Amino acid sequence: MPRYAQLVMGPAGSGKSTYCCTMQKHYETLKRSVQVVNLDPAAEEFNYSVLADVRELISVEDVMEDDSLRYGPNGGLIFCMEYFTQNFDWLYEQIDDIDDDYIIFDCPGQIELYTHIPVMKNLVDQLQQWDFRVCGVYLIDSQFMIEPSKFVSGMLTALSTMVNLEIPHVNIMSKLDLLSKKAKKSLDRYLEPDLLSLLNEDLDESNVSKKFAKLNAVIAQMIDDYSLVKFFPLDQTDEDSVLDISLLIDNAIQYGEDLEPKEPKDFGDEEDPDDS
Ligand SMILES: Nc1nc2c(ncn2[C@@H]2O[C@H](COP(=O)(O)OP(=O)(O)OP(=O)(O)O)[C@@H](O)[C@H]2O)c(=O)[nH]1
Ligand SMILES: [Mg+2]
Repeated sequence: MPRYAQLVMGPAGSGKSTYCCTMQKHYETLKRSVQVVNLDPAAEEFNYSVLADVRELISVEDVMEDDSLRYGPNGGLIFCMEYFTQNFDWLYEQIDDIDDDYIIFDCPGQIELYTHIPVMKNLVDQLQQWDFRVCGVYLIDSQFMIEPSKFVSGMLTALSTMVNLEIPHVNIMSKLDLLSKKAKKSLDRYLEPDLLSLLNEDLDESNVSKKFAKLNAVIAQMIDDYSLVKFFPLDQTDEDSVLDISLLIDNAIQYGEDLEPKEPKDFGDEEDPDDS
């Protein structure tokens, strides 16, 4: 039987840890047991219950206090994550005994971990060797997405993560509850974007130089042509929105396909209408 995992990624403060907590509660109400693992060696606090916590292996605090290493917070985090990838047997011990087959990993918010350091890719490869089906869940704060040029740059970070990891991937615009009414109205234009017209509009309003305007347009065209990146909205205060996202992810990793089919109730006992 395969096991399932979500890798929850995205820029600092995009709502990853909150998402993990919301999902844990959501699955609890569905009577599905889902575990959360903290992979952020700089985490201070979170509201979910953890199955395992990377800070027990190594924490940024330890690394920064170590006189022989002398790292600052960012280099310290990269050091910790590299140390983690060299000690996957620690993770194996933590997750091996449990019966539950579904784990959510709360990842750190340093974007370079997803775009140009192989840490996350190594983790994905390892999980796949352990028979996990892994879904990338990439969160970006919607407030940083509903402006054309910000949107293009958000899309590109999501895209580079997708390209790096090569796994099923769901992109999410988070914190919808924080958007103003006016901002919410413009949201649809970003969920089903016509990037070129968005950008043209942006140009009318700003003084972006012609050169950059052209670059943005080319990038937008490429993303459009290949239907590369799509974002889904998440309002964590709305149970239906949480459910929609969880179904999307289940679908992406084909959760449930290998579960034993339940005996259909009374199947076969019904009288065939043709018999009577
Ligand atoms: N209103 C609202 N606030 C949110 C939501 N998600 C997160 N927040 C708040 O945003 C802040 C950051 O949320 P976290 O869940 O810690 O974000 P994170 O991505 O884990 O942050 P790092 O681990 O530091 O990268 C916290 O103050 C949260 O309470 C949301 O959906 N709605
Ligand atoms: Mg966090």
